[in-house]
Amino acid sequence: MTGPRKAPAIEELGWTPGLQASFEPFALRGLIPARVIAEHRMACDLVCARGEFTAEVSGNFRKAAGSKADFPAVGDWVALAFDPAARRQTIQALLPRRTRLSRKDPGGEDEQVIAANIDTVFIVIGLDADYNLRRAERYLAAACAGGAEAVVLLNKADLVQDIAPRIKELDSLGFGAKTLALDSLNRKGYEALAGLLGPGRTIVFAGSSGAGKSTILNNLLGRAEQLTAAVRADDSKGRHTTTGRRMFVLPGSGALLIDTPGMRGLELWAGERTVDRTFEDILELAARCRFGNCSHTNEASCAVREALDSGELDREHFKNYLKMREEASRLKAKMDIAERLKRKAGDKRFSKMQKDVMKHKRGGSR
Ligand SMILES: Nc1nc2c(ncn2[C@@H]2O[C@H](COP(=O)(O)OP(=O)(O)OP(=O)(O)O)[C@@H](O)[C@H]2O)c(=O)[nH]1
Ligand SMILES: [Mg+2]
Ligand SMILES: [Zn+2]
Repeated sequence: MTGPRKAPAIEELGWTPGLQASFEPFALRGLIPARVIAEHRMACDLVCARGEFTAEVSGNFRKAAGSKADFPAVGDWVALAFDPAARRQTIQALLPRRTRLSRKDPGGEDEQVIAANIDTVFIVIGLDADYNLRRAERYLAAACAGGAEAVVLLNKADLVQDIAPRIKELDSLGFGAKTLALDSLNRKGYEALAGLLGPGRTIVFAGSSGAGKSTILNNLLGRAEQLTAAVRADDSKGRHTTTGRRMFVLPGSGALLIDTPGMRGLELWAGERTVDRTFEDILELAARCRFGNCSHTNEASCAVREALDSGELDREHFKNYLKMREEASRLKAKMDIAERLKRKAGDKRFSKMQKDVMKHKRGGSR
């Protein structure tokens, strides 16, 4: 017989004395901490000291939220007004995020937070037709931009003879990320993951559909918790089997694993400066250009072009950098416009308020 699943204690979900200290102001208001373990359209599942519950944000929370990213995502810590009689618990506040994995919302211009307060991003790449170095680079940049450590899991190692060239080209990207090979059909290579799975450590799986994220999660959990499905034979594309983000506690090690639906694409959510920081090698070269604002197109004594010509700097790597930087600056332009409109609306509201006050005054003195 399988009874109801026992909810893990909040300490098992990574609650720390440091978080407890920052929670004091909320505790004084009678609120309790909870961690979001799954997202639904208008609600989320969370775990608090009282157990596992469904919750939604309060009306005031909704009013104060400026964008989608202000709403709780999987991995977030929230302040909960707990009511044992309520059908749904109420989230009053979101605690600041330590790290995040974000992208540009494919359906809009907003930031989409894929997971919050994560230690590591497992970038899962299938060694079938899924393998794509430029896509790997995007995921690495996104993990880096969100402040989390990245580890590349080259999955389906059973399908290739020699993995060494793949590992070499991933290393050459210069992110300093560990790359591990896994054969998840035969559960090979998993020993290397042990060191990354400490108690309370939060890990999010990211990658395209069919790469094997849920298969790896199931192997680690030791049970078929998540559905998996075969990829298309002709192009290795997955069938978008996992449809929501959810966190699982790994028995034994106590790590927290977040499974996610396969992503069709990942447009970076980061500023130009972050992109520059994630492409340190290019930044270092650019520092050696004669002109400080060198565009590396036609200026004299351009260290970047020289490195491209000599082969020291990979052309595809440089192209990817330019593309991500372009995305970042386009994003910045959009954000600036949005910010200006917001300010303008605020100004209007303020001048209307002033007018109302004046009217009121005039009315009063009549
Ligand atoms: N040959 C081989 N197949 C694998 C391996 N790992 C996973 N697969 C298969 O790949 C297919 C897709 O695996 P899933 O775990 O469903 O992939 P996913 O990344 O969770 O996909 P979405 O949920 O759609 O994002 C399944 O048929 C798995 O059995 C592996 O190491 N080798
Ligand atoms: Mg899946
Ligand atoms: Zn230059």
